[in-house]
Amino acid sequence: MGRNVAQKLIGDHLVSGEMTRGREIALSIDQTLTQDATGTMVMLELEAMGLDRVRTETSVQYVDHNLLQTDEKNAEDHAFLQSAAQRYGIWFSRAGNGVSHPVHQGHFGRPGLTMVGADSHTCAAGALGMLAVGVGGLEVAMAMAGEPLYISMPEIWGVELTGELPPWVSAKDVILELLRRHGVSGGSGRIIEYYGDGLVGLTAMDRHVIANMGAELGATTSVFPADDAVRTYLAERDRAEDFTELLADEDAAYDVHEHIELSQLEPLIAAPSSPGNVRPVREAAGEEVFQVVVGSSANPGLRDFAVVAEAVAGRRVHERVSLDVNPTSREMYADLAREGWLFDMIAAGARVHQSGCLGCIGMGQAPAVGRNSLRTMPRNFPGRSGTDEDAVWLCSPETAAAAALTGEITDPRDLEMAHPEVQMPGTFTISPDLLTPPLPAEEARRVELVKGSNIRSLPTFDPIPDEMDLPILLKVGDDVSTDEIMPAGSRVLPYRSNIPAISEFVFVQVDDTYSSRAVETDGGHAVVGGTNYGQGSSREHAVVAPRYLGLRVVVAKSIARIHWQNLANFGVLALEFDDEADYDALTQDDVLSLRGLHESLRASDEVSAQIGDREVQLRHRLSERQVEMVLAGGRIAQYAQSTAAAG
Ligand code: MIC
Repeated sequence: MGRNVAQKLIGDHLVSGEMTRGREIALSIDQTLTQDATGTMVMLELEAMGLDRVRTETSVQYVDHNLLQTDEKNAEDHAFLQSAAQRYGIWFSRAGNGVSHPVHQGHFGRPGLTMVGADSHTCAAGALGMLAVGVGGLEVAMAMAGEPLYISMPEIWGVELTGELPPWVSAKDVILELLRRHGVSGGSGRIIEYYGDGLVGLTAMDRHVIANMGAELGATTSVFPADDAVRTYLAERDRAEDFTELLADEDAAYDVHEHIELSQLEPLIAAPSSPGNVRPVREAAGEEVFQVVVGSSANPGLRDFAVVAEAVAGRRVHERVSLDVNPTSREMYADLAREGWLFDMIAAGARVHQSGCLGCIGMGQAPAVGRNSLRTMPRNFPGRSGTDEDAVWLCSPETAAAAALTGEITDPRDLEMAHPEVQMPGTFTISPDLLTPPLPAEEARRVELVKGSNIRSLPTFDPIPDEMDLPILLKVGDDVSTDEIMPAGSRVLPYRSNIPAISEFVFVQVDDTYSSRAVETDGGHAVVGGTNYGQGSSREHAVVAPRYLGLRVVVAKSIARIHWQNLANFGVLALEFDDEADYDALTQDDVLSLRGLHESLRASDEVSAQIGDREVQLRHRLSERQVEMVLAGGRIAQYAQSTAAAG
């Protein structure tokens, strides 16, 4: 039987395990990606592990998330990251170069390779035929140390695309359609592989848009074949030699099937406050709009900005609307300027910002309370924009442009103009010299890490006791995202390299007494969640900071992939209810008691607990290897033990 693209990528990198659904497999990793908001932790982890030099083919540190320099902290983080990149043999992409995912694709992405990234949208690299998985920082640090990535073998979900997108409908609507059909956990335990004759009309950047938001479906990653569109993309970037064709075999099969006829799609929009809340734009038409933001890793292509520029050219942005433009990268910013598209947007009334993630994670551009903000971004979890009672909608650049002009949610097909036919320039701005290559090993060893006063080494965590009586300090509902556990935004992001300081913000949107109650509770505590607990970002802070406050156990109906792995990596026990009725029965402040824990974790996947006055059956999903890691207090503790034992 032939193999699909995902199976080829996995098969070519399989270090151990069998490609049987649900079994743990280990994959060798060629590249890593870190960004500033997660990267400081990764660099601190490399320091804690005592690594001398990365062992990957290519590792790149980007600076794109936190660019607001309201005091010394941010500039000090950047200096720390640059020194760590020099020390450990990592490429460095300076502030202003732009959002990691498209910049990485442009300079380093290559068909057939594997990558892990400390950012959930790392899956965007699947656009070039890579197997790229968003994971927690420690997973990335381990890959840098030459360790394989351990994952549970996913199902391969074949999504056949046929036909051609109609005018005013673009790549974003394709992924919104999948979110409309399946919601925010529909891709869980799956790799989404796109195939079919509809691929012909989708450029590598269109595919990037679709692959990126596989994260919102909860998928392990997204994969496209490396075909002529990828060949063209690399050739346009003077990297023709980096192309290798990677196609599914003719008789390849998929575990799950889906079909999207592109010509049947219409403009779609995700309503507040979940990427899974998708409906046709026409159903929301007429809602007043106050802000429109274009940019981010979810619509990063030059085309995505050009289409907005052409739609607003010679017109005026509605007086009620702030049209914010966040160019994705410095190179693309230059192209927008050279082609006159920047002029079109500025003259129409747009506000143009520096290149980076900005409002996508609430670093500025926070909207007014309850006032609709339309964004071409990937996420609209409650409060992520920086405003607690926000009303953020996610849409395509076409739908964004229409709202910018009319001041209300508008189906772009109702605009009285022809769909802009964007002509791409013959050449693109390409500036590899703005990326700093790794230092030679001898020179690197002489580099001292530059640590400003806000940069604290990682706290160390002790092993899990065999018996615990843990008060449940918080019980939350379904689909709680990491944005609610450890908020993004300009108040919090500056403390990403300072766990004691950032821990004061844990769960503040949900219950602002959590962190003080946790500090007052001796002997640890537990948190209880609903389904898809911890969906969204890869940020380890959503585990390390509560662990620092004494979190020992999370019990939920189900736990999202990256967050689950982060819990295990830092020695927090993640358990799931056997019977969801037990979730309903328990109350916050009940005590969760565990006895003979070590033995039962090693013996089977069943764990019995006493919660309040009930005997409750729980399950864990840890492999034998992971049980030992959790018992040791997490992966760093275990790595330190094993390297000490090896002498
Ligand atoms: C996000 O989109 O939520 C982020 C910000 O990029 C995160 C990483 C982070 O929290 O720093 C992600 O997606 O992993």
